[in-house]
Amino acid sequence: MLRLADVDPDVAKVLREEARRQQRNLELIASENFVSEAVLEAVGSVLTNKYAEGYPGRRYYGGCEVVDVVEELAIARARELFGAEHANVQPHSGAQANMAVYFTALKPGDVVLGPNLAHGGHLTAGSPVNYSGKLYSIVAYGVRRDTELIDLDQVRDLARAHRPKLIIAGGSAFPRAIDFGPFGEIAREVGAILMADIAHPAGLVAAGLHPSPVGVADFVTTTTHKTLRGPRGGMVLCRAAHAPALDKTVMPGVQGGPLMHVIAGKAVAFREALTPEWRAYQRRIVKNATALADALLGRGYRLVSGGTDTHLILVDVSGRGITGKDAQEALDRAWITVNKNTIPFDTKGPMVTSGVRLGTPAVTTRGMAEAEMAVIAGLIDRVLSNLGSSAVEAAVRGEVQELTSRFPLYPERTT
Ligand code: DSN
Repeated sequence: MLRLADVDPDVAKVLREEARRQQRNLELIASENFVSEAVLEAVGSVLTNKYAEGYPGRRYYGGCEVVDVVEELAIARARELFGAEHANVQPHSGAQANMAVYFTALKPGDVVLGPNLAHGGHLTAGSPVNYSGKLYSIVAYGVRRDTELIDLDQVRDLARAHRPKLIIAGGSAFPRAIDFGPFGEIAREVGAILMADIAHPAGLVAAGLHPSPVGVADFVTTTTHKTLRGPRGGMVLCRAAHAPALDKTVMPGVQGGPLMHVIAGKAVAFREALTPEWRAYQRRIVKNATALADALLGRGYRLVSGGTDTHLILVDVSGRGITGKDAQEALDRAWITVNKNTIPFDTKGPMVTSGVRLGTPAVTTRGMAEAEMAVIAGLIDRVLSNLGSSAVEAAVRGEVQELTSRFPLYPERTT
């Protein structure tokens, strides 16, 4: 059998170098994680060859009897994991999961009340540069200036004033847990549909460490690759009454053939997620985030909302006289991977920003614990307190490599 290295040494080299980068660096991007070898095996499988438009038992192509089994497994496990009446595991991404809900629930021009991207929301919750902002009439809510927590009074007032057809709860940079109950009450009061986007805390939700929107929201969307630690992809959960319309919207409405190899990876990840070990892993993610937040606070950093309840921390670096962009670039040079992020009421744009977003899912997967979080806070502080010092960056690179070498990742893939 010809291996990748024989057929295409250029791409083989990229795969090896990326495995080495993942092994060497400290991965603190809150939306990233490292899947198991089992998930990688499923995603890199012969299932990539199969066209299977439709749903199990009602496909447009022949030969789907085998892949039907894997989609049924993914659906059943997703429903069990979240206690949901219905799951559609075909969305290729979180953006397409959200699109499927919009196209199921709305007509172009309808009013949507969603979180402001600059306050921790998401591109697909109505940003003017996204389809959601172009197709619908968006009203945005934000966080309070004093607490930096979602301003539920504002959500209620805007809902009463604008009578949205859809309300969205959830985002990509909220460090605190979201209580979906008040969103449900507001949606009921104004006759709106409620969609919860739990792409970030999905793993914590499944493990019972974050409030669940299932049973409160009409639709719940998520990605499968963040805290959930599955393959890159999306999913929608909903009440049974919405299931036929939702399924029709996913396919043929917004997608064609499902990625059956990725659906197999989702099934594997959901099986892993149904174990006690995985729940313990989710608890460690939160403990590590709390430890990292405390260590940064101890070093004088201001954290948006004062801390975290989840896997995610938003650090305001403006008090250090630097920008999020400066911080991301300096940390990158020191092999600490983060992303710059706007903070609420930021005066700088999204390409510069006043903050960096950190998350603990990936380092926790590697086995790091609270002691390592204190070390990581110290390394971050050294880089940011000596911005642009190549001597400090080189010294930190050495310490990062020493730390990460103690927590091996994909050892067979780095050679
Ligand atoms: N890119 C995702 C994140 O980093 O949170 C949001 O789509």
